Amino acid sequence: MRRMILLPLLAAMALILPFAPALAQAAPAAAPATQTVTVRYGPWTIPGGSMDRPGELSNRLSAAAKPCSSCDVVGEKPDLVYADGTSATMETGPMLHHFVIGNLSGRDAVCPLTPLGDRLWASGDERTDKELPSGYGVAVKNSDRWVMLTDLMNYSSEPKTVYISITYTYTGAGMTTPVRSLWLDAGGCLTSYYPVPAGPSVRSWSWRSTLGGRLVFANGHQHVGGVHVQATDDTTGTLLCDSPATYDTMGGMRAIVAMGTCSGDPLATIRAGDRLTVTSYYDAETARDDVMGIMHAYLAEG
Ligand SMILES: [Cu+2]
Repeated sequence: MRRMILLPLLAAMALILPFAPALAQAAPAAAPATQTVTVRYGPWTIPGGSMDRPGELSNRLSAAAKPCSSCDVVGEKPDLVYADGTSATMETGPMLHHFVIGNLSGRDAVCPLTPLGDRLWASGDERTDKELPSGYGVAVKNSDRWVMLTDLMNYSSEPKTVYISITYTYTGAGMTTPVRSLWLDAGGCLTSYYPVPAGPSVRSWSWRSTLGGRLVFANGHQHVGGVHVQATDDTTGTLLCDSPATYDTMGGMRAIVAMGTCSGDPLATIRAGDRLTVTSYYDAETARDDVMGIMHAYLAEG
């Protein structure tokens, strides 16, 4: 069962913002007017568990709502929330282990055989706020079909009912230079999971780029024990992005609360044929068989 609530926020802001002096200073160029919408996916009730054995719930939405039918998405900010809109965090039990949204009408640039199509958006509990540099966007077409994979956990003994809430910022179709998603995964193409021993470890995976263009945004994803993940263009000897994991204590446990983002116009120029490598650095307290090391980037072709 699936329910979604579209909250067309701030449609009026699109009219007001161009006249706001702060924005006029920040973006003197003709930045296209944007709109913001928050889409709720769910609800899902995660079974209760314990600190050692959290409750877990995996799901697949075969028709995940798009923020708009024909538009360019320029920003995406995910959260895990309760029905009243407040954030659901490990402080009260729930953890956003991960979600992935793929466009089944597209094909992943790096792993063309992935059953999720073109993997557009994803996050773990770090809930990374993505904001593409001005003038770039992910094109959403009327005919696109989005699918969503979710994995939620709960460290509370009580079941918890939550939604994944994603705030999208978008412009009209064709208002931005389109970007392609580049999913560089230390686990490779078959699965994102890989094992780490206790202590420091390094895992790399390389891909011969089939695309050329300007890389404009990237963010990492790791699990607890991760130190940082980076992407390099080995052909040009360029560091594309280094994304460190930031830790805090949540609900009495060590948790990743942020992963670094890289943004630039461009961060780097990539040519078709360049070898791109993602390298994931861990320093795990104990051996684990289910970690990840992903650099998710966006590239404007040409
Ligand atoms: Cu993960």
